[in-house]
Amino acid sequence: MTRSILVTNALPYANGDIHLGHLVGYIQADIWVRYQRMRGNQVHYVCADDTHGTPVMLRAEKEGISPEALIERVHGEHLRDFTGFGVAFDHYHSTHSPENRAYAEDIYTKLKAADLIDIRAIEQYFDPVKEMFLPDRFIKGECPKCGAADQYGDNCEACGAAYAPTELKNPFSAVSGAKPVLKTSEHFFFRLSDERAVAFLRDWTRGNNAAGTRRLQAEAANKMKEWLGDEGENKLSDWDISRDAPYFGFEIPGAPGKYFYVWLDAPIGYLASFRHLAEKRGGIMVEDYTDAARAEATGTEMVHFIGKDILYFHALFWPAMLHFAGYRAPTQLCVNGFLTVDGAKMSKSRGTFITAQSYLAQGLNPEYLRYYFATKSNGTMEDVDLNLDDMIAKVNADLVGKFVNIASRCAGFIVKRFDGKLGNVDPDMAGEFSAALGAGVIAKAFEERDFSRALREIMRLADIANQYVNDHKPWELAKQEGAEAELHTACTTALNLFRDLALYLKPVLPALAAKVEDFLAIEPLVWTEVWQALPQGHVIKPYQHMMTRVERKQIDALLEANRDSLAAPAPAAANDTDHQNRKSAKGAKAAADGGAHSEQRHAAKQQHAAQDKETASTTISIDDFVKVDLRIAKIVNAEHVEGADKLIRLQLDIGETDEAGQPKPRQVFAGIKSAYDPATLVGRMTVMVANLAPRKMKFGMSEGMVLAASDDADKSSGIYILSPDSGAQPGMRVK
Ligand code: B3M
Ligand code: ZN
Repeated sequence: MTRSILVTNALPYANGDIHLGHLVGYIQADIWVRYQRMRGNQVHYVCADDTHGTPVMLRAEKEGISPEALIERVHGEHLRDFTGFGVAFDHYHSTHSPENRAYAEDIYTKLKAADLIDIRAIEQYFDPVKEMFLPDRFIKGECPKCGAADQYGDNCEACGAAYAPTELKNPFSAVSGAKPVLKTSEHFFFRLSDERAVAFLRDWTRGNNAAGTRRLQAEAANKMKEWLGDEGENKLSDWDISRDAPYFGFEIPGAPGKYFYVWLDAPIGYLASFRHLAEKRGGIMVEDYTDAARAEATGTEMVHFIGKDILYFHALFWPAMLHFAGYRAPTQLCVNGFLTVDGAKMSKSRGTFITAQSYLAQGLNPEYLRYYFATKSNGTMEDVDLNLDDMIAKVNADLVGKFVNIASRCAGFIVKRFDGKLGNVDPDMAGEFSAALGAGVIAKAFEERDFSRALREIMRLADIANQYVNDHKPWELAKQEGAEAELHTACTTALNLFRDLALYLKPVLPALAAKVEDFLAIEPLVWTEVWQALPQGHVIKPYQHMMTRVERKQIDALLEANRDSLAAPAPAAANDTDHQNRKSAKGAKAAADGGAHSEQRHAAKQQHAAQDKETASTTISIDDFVKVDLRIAKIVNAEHVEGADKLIRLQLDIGETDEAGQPKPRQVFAGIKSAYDPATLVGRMTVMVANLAPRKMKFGMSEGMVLAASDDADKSSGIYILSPDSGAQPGMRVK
């Protein structure tokens, strides 16, 4: 059955650059969309800039331009950056658009008719000079807990305390410097605490998408449980959806001087962008995707890719708003974690707050990053670490060393010796490869957004293809007399395997796949799991260089270009003041929330603080950690030890040599006999501690230690030695 899916990415706020932290979720969505299309499913992929609210209004004012001019410029920059990374939306819209206003008004009017809108007076800080109410982030003062000066109205960056803006000592407006005064105003609320909403959300949490994948990842479903409480409980608070003038946004119908809060119309922007696409393109039945009854009847899907910091908005307010206004609720949320770089928050002083534009300007291939992010994406909400050395190693080993290398070693012979014509495929290899392909394994991994698993499978296939080339050595066959036919078959077989690998890599590496399609002179690759050879006599083009290796010095130049020497060096503690990745945008945004669910934010913050404390007692500094010299080791020999019932004697190659330059493996006695037959260990890669003081044992010297996992509480559950991902070489440092 073909699926019809509306896919969206979170709308970036129109007040800052796209950086690598944003790109994690955009690249994941783009890969998924491309995969779905290769399968023949119909996908509409849209996004937009999120443009309303106080931060945009004030920034435009500072720059001396209108908010409209600001958001138009940023729109161009954002779209340029996404396009540069191959993130190919069908349409990139703006929340400041007529479509969005119409949808926002319609949804609001219907919620009101459903008796889900309340009006209440609230008290808030007001800037008497600027004559505006102040979001938390625009109020500063001294921390009520530790007294640190110049802290924001929601939490202290010095001590981590969370509080209400009214608790700050000596508060002042960050906009005018004036002392704020408390003032009362009427606000509009969406009654999320209504029992109908709670019941609906409980039910919604449990759904599946059309492929049977859960609507919410396990971690997101757990969050929902926490937010909704147990059956019969009601922990939700109503949501403040209005802001007073002056405000850059949409005025609420029938309420002069009152505006929709930016977070109300932001997700509605998904629908607005889609509506605009439909009008531009024609032939799309918008209501099939947006109207509850039509969507039910046609089975369309609506899938949102978002970061974990905005789950609250997308899993509670958004589905409830849609549902009670007669619109269809999302069929699936795909939530990604934050990005860290080399294990730490992105930091301006370290140069790891890397903008999308700087990466492209450096001439780095965007597909390096797409590939690396994909190898680190497993479909969960876990944070993703961009380890720069690991990225270099993976790209060079997998893409250049394993993939491109197949074609570069074989294509020349086809062109020079056989007029570019392909010959026969080796039937044994065809059989072996088909068997190795397995039915639907790669497809399932893509569907579940476990791109890491998909790529491991694909690289396993690439190993088989390389082994085939190594075994047949076309470069030697080419020199042998009478080996013409063999040479033809070997190169043809390898190129067919290459084509198949390109097919599976295509969602991740569309530009590279396009080069392959061009070089092999074939139609755009579509998904198939049946291995099929290109016809005999098919003519390919001369091989053109496809991808270059990435060098550390290019990455160093990138860090240099992003280093802000004025930024404070990042403290090692949790309170890095560089507002890292998506959080920075969110900080500004959550700030625009005038305290409506500051209660929820407060609770969440206290929980974070508690967690930080918990880990603090057992944490070590990075300096402590780097004292341990972990290395990739190849097990070159393994044998039983006479008279020892737990030990295996291992010889480990970590790239060390003796004076004569001969490999000099380390001897290590490992207590893994109960779990491993020595014969199966030989040739495997693992991880060893290389700077452990040598220990004299009854059976000889032990010069290190191999890392293995076991359950302390249940010894019978086995021992598991670690293995690196493919590509790691003996002697590489693990950190
Ligand atoms: N613009 C994300 C942020 O600024 C927010 C996403 C909106 S998605 C509808 O943190
Ligand atoms: Zn403090």
